[in-house]
Amino acid sequence: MGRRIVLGMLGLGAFGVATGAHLQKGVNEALEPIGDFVPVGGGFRYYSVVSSVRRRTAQDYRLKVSGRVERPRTFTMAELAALPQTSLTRDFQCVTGWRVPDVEWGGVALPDLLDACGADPDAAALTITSFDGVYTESLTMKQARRRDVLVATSMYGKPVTHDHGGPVRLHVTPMYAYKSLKWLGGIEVVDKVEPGYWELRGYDVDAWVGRSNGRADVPTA
Ligand SMILES: Nc1nc2c(c(=O)[nH]1)N[C@H]1C(S)=C(S)[C@@H](COP(=O)(O)O)O[C@H]1N2
Ligand SMILES: [Mo]
Repeated sequence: MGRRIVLGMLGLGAFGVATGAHLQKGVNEALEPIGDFVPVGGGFRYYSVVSSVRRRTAQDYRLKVSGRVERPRTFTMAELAALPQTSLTRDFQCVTGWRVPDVEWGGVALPDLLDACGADPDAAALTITSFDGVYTESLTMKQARRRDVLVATSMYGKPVTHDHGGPVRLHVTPMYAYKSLKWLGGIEVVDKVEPGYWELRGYDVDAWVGRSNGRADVPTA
């Protein structure tokens, strides 16, 4: 079945509604052959480059902060909740074009977390790792000190679900969503930018929404 036909069927009212999830999956597989894809409500797509990610509960969750910090620390959920809390509402934009308007996120602004550990302000960058064991991301120290970069523990006022990278994910509001690493496991303060998973596959390390990004010759992220 051609892509045009599938897209056409998506517009077919009740039929489209009844089978929408299935067809949407077909469309997405045709367009975006990465990892898992499970459509979820509200216009979000659920992305993971790892087919099955082990669940972590709020009880067994840990976030490790290491590298060029005065106080290397491992945070529990309770310890994250004890830090100053920040919330913000922003659009969530994947570089492939889908966008979810006005998503409400809550958690710890990354500069507050870095201050809690005494991160060296002269260090160049952060290397951020997922407990999925594969996905990584990077931020320059300057980007990491923005107050609209969140270590997010809530989404729409509820705990971040497993599918959306909970219990804790990154949310880099001014950048394309591939910077917003799911299942956050570690943050290391380092001397140089280590390009992340999609960046090693061709995407811009600086992923500001609205600037030229997303190229036809690289995989979709
Ligand atoms: N660990 C991990 N984080 C990830 C990804 C991923 O595959 N693995 N995909 C990224 C991409 S390309 C997007 S668009 C968003 C999707 O977030 P969502 O699954 O909550 O919609 O997560 C980003 N963070
Ligand atoms: Mo994405």
